[in-house]
Amino acid sequence: MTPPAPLMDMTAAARAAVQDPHRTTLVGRDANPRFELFHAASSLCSQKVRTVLHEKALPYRSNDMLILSTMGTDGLVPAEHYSPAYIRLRLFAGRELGRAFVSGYSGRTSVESEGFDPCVVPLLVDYEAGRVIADSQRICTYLDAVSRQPLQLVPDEPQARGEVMRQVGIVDRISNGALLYGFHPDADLRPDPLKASMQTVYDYKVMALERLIQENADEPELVAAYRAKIVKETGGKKVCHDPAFQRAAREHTGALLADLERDLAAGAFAFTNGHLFSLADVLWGVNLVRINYLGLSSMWDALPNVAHYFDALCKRPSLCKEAIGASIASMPPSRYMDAVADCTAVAAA
Ligand SMILES: N[C@@H](CCC(=O)N[C@@H](CS)C(=O)NCC(=O)O)C(=O)O
Repeated sequence: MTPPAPLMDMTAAARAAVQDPHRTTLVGRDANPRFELFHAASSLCSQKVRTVLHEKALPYRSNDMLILSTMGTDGLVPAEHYSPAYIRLRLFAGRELGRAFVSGYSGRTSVESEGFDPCVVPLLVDYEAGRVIADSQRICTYLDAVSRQPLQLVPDEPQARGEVMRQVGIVDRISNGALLYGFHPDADLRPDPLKASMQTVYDYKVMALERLIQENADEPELVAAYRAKIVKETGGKKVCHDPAFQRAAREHTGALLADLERDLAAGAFAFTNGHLFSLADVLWGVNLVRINYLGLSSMWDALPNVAHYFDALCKRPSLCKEAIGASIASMPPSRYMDAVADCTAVAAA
């Protein structure tokens, strides 16, 4: 089937926002793959989608975007995923979501609870279906529905399915934004270069977005998208040094990990409990790797089932490559990754 021409054109324009052509690559052996992914190596939500693609052995065209706006010698360099062409593609995807734009900041990134953020990765193009899918949770379930082989990540059996999707919803609502961007008053264990970049991240985002509003003043849809993003990021800046907000975000994560301990102990799900490897394992795997990267694995010191689960997840080749390996390769070094980096040597051998 020939993909619709407008979709091809829109996607090619978005791809052109990737400044270095070496960051557009083919994954797998298909020279003309059905799927194209816009993502970032470091992005947690992108890692979730790439882990699913890996598990499914699906070939795709990969656009690894730079998602941090930076201050170069010639001035501000806006993040690639803020480019008008990419945002147009996201707005196209957003139409089938039927959700209002994000209108504030909570530290969470769930489209279900926060609304649609038009200025983020990941984004999947399916040329065969002529569709563009936004939001990592939707992309993962979409991929599982269109490709049942070599494994099915969302079970058909109602009870198992219900539990997997319940876990998927829990992970989707973790305050990952707050954990990554926030300055915790008691124990901020993030790598120093990461902390340094988080001091300016919101200002650079807003500066880039304001410039894009000016440059695209004749396109109201783009302007509305950039404005929504400014509202969210301005909210983030307000609380990134707020002790009560940061403590609450970490406590909430701790409570979810305590729930996970109970669910694992009850055998409710998880491949370590004899269930088939599922989307819940993918999402918990990616998120636990991130929590570990941030220096917070002590949160499961007193949770033996979570500790065992984390160890087992780190050995899964898909998670080793797409979460552990990608984080090590694309984020400031974190000494907390040393304990889990072994899998990447095994994978390379
Ligand atoms: N609900 C969305 C959230 C996407 C999201 O927040 N993406 C982050 C990376 S994990 C991003 O693109 N951040 C860059 C920015 O906000 O400018 C999803 O799961 O896809």
